Amino acid sequence: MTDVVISGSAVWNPPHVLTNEELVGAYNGYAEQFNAQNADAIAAGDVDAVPTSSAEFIQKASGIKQRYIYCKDGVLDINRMRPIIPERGEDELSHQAEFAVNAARMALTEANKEASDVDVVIVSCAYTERSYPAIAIEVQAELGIEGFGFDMLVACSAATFALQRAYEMVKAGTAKTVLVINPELTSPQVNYRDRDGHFIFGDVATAIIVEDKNNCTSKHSYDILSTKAVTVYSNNIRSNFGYIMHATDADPYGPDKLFHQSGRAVFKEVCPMAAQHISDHLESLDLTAQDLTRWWLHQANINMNLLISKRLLGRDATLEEAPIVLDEYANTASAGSIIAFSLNHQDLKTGDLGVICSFGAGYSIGSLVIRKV
Ligand code: CO8
Repeated sequence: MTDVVISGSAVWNPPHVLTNEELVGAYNGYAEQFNAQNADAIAAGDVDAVPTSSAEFIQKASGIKQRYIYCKDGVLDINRMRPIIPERGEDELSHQAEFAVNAARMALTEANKEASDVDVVIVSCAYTERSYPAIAIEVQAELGIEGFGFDMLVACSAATFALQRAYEMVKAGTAKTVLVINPELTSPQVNYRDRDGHFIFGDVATAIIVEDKNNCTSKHSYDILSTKAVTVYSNNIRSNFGYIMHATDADPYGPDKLFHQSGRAVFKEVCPMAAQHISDHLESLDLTAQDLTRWWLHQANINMNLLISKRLLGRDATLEEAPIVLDEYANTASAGSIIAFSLNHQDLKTGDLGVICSFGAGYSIGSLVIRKV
């Protein structure tokens, strides 16, 4: 059967940086304004005061210092608190396709491939900006790729699940080269008025080339040894935004239509699940955590990653072993583990083993065990 490799990866950063301090300044301005405007109702106990946020808490609780954002205008305006993204016409490249194309071109260069070498495009992320036509097909047209494309939504595990589909297609011989793109334009779904969640997400696009090893001419490539996925239903991370609102008359901008979560419960439930998943995956290959040179883990929270690697290694993983990109990027939904991989793999030596693992909403957990060629 065909051997399958990851032969190129890339990260495209949106143009603007939003620091914790900027975000907290705007949030606290909103909180003070709300509390002043509702002082009487708050004093009477009819309305809850909005609590203030702090940059120190954010960094300590999550490891996040800043995030990239596609459109910064509007987010820091305390009377708006959501980005201003200009609407594009149907004859223009959509925002998310533009994100995707930027990362895709970089990944193709890394893999030493032309667009004409690709026969499948998968756009896989937490949200797509429309239902159809698929963003992947728009990307395919923009890059001049023949074959087919489709979109996939698996929240935080969208990237690893798409890589698994790519692996299977190449393995089965139904595709030679698959372009997997994760254009995570998260900022429109962030509730910047919610203290518990206003700091969590950033925008980014990542892309990976998966191909038949026989065709690979890349400087850095990785055998995909095995893939593993699991999903377990949970309401602890949720967004209720969807097409059905046109019929239910629900407020399309209500808080439950944006990202919301029970962060503590997620932390408690997902860490053991992810650790067990990785351990089972390694065991199925007769490997142990000690055999891995690198762990490219999902990037939701630094304390989660420390806990998971400690459970498996019996000690704290070093930043070299389990790189963290949260400080610069924040949580970028499915792109996190791919950013960690893309920015931290070129020093590996032939034969070194690593795991790419995502965990998050669904719940969903996906992993790939790979070996440097
Ligand atoms: N500033 C100051 N203080 C705060 C703040 C704040 N912003 N927020 C909370 N506090 C206070 C609380 O009030 C609490 O105070 P007290 O102890 O007096 O009650 C104290 O700080 C501790 O609060 P928490 O218990 O809530 O804080 P934690 O230490 O648990 O940290 C986290 C909160 C960071 C949210 C943490 O629980 C966490 O990271 N959990 C894991 C979450 C996670 O991984 N979620 C995955 C989400 S991503 C995903 O699945 C993808 C979804 C699709 C993409 C969506 C794109 C928009």
